[in-house]
Amino acid sequence: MFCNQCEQTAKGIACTKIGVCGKSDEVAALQDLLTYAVQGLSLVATEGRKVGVIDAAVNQFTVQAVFACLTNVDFDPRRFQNWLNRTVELREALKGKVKAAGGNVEFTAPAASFMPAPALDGLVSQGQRLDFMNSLDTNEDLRSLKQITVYGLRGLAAYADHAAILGKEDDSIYAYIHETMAELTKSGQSLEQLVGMTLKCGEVNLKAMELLDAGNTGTYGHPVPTAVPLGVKAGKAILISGHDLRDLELLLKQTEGKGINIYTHGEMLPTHGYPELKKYSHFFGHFGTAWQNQAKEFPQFPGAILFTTNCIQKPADSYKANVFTTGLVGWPDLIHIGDDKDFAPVIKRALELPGFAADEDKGSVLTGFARNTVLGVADKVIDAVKSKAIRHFFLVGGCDGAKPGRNYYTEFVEKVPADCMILTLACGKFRFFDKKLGDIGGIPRLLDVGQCNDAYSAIQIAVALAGAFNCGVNDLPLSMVLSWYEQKAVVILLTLFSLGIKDIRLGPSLPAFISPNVLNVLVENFACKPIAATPEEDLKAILG
Ligand code: SF4
Ligand code: SF3
Repeated sequence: MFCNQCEQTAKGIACTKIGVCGKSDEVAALQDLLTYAVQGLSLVATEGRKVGVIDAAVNQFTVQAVFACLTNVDFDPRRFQNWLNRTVELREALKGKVKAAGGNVEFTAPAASFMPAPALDGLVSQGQRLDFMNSLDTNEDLRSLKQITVYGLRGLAAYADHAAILGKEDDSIYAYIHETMAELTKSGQSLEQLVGMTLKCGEVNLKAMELLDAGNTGTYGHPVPTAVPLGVKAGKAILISGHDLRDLELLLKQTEGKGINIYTHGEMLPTHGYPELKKYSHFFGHFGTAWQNQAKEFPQFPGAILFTTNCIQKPADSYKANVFTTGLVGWPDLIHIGDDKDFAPVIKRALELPGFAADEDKGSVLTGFARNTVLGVADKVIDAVKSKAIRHFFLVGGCDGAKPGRNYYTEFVEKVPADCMILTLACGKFRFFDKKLGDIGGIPRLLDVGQCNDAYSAIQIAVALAGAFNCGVNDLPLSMVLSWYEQKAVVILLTLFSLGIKDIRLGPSLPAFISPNVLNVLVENFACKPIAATPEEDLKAILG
């Protein structure tokens, strides 16, 4: 296997025997093969668009298949076998439609005529023979840009899928994914062309994130500031993890009146701020911290656990029987709740388990500071900046991860001077989310904008502040100190680059798939830099 797509990749180079994430050699090969098969489907879909053939099932399938290859989503070989067979079924059916419409269905790229082996071991051999990530280009820099694009596409597909679940779609996003997947079957592009292709991925992702924002706020209302209990309530319990608000809503509906309290974990924390979710009286609080602490925290939870897409860790045998998956998430041996979203097995398990014996108060944290809330107090914020009550804003956002070195972010937040505000989003916040940082003129100093899925909201806040100060985002007293872990973060970074945002500090380490020359391009154009060895150094460089 060869996988270098996430921050915890082995030795900072690549996982070659087994994934640090727990991904097997077998699943890595199947993911490579699926990516290759989707390239074939994309070639046909791109030809189809030229003759007016747009297939909704192909579009939705594409984003799901691409998303399934994101880090910590699906570890189940059987599910990949189904994805592969379905890709080829859809491709052949689409060829028929394209041909009937007068389009071209003759392709030189072998991906367009790939036939999956009948059994799993044959598929694994097919995937292994591809050496997909290394075969993208023989030139190190061009290969690096193509890898960034493949990973960016995985992040983009994730956001497009989250949006589609809430009924928000745009064919330009599907068209871009198909065109780019098809383009990646070719060689001979110039460095400039591939830089353009990479940045375009970020630009298209802004659209996907805007759709997701519209889906979330249109369905569940704009988040409002909400105190989320960190303690527990006596009684039966279900914990929900991942990112999917629709799954949470359906779980809340199906558990109403059953005497079960619902707790969030990881990236589900900000869902407590949505009016149409917080209205459920049994939607109680938040248990634990970030995705990477599942193995430590889940054994302490005396109820059922539901994983929605995405960010799953291998559950240990001690609590495996309590864990269920849904959406794109899969792990062999776990019960998967299918598209009917009937959570009865989860509810049954929660009722069998003891639940919490007694109430325990562990205080609370605030969430719900998405764009509507923050911009609702924009006048106050602007006045505070003008009167110098607020000196600087920091966006300390991004993912958490398992490797050491991420204490930088905790210390950074602790050391930010008291006249500065901190906006945060995504799961990196669990390094500091419960710190009591006080307020400036009644506005809390630490504002949780939401999930990584809400990066659009943070961008809108920055754009609106720039508008109010009549300057560009780069001229605001705002610095971005980001942490990355997987491909959702990669595509958000590409989006920030596509918006021309400069001086981003990135850590805890730089991606293994960025070659030295490509890094130079990013440094020259965007002044993007790694975080310094200590937060003090970065704070001094930023604040003087
Ligand atoms: Fe390794 Fe990350 Fe790939 Fe898992 S996703 S195999 S940890 S690089
Ligand atoms: Fe990323 Fe898995 Fe934390 Fe949603 S998606 S932020 S790691």
